[in-house]
Amino acid sequence: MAYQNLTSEIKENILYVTINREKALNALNKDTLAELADVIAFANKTEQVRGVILTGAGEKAFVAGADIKEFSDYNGKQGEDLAKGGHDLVFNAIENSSKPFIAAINGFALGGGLELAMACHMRIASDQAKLGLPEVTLGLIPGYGGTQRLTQLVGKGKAIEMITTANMVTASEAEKIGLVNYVVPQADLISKAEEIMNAIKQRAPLAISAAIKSVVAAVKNSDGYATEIEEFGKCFETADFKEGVTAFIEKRKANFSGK
Ligand code: DAK
Repeated sequence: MAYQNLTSEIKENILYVTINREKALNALNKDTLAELADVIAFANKTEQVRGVILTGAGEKAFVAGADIKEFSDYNGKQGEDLAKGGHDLVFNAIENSSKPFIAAINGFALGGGLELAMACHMRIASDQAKLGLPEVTLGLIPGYGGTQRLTQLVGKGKAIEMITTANMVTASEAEKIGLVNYVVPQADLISKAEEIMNAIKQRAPLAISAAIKSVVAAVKNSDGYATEIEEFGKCFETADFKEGVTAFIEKRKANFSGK
């Protein structure tokens, strides 16, 4: 896959995606969003991919937001068009993916950049990272699900404080409020994400997918419990379930086929 604004490669069943607009602090322009949509769709349909690690090029920024220069003269209709594609094909597509996505936050994660990280299933931050939703400084509010996902992660009071003050939080503050799972030195960022992915890779793929779907349902306006029950039932139909329980009984390591 050749992209202009991303690099992507598969190594040992992990798809590594790096947003590669370092000079613009990896800001999300329309073309980058389109390429992200493409690579997410690829991850979803490619059996070889067991999970995705998403990061930004360089040491300064994960993503410093939507590309302010690009949308500065957009009218309402253009804004709406931008919103539609982005929501469904990027942000919701990540959250609803059956494969785990980990955001490796290597620097500023601001505005649409933090929204992108929050759409991922887990976040690991470098100790240099700063996170925030500064849209109100531009007369906007977060538009790619940030008001919802931040509230789900950190609670109403902290979300309102962060969004209305536009203040950034440090990586260690982000960890304290539950916005990121781990904070590690910059040099260890990708290896920490790999450590988590490698644990997941040993588990049953269909169960991973069912678990993600059920947890995501818990924080949506749908009945998460019903989804959990349905997905739990489906697990019983899989070869992996049979292999998992057989391996347990036979006191050996399970060899999952993803079927
Ligand atoms: N967009 C475009 N260019 C950006 C950018 C951005 N978000 N952030 C940084 N850059 C560019 C800078 O303009 C500069 O370019 P040159 O001047 O060199 O050409 C280069 O990256 C380096 O940035 P700085 O020189 O500013 O670097 P500093 O170290 O001084 O400052 C900073 C780093 C991250 C504090 C600063 O760059 C900054 O404040 N950046 C903007 C952060 C921000 O406000 N981000 C939120 C944007 S609003 C939508 C849904 C959502 C959204 C939009 C639409 N729809 C539903 C349609 C989301 C909106 C946002 O994300």
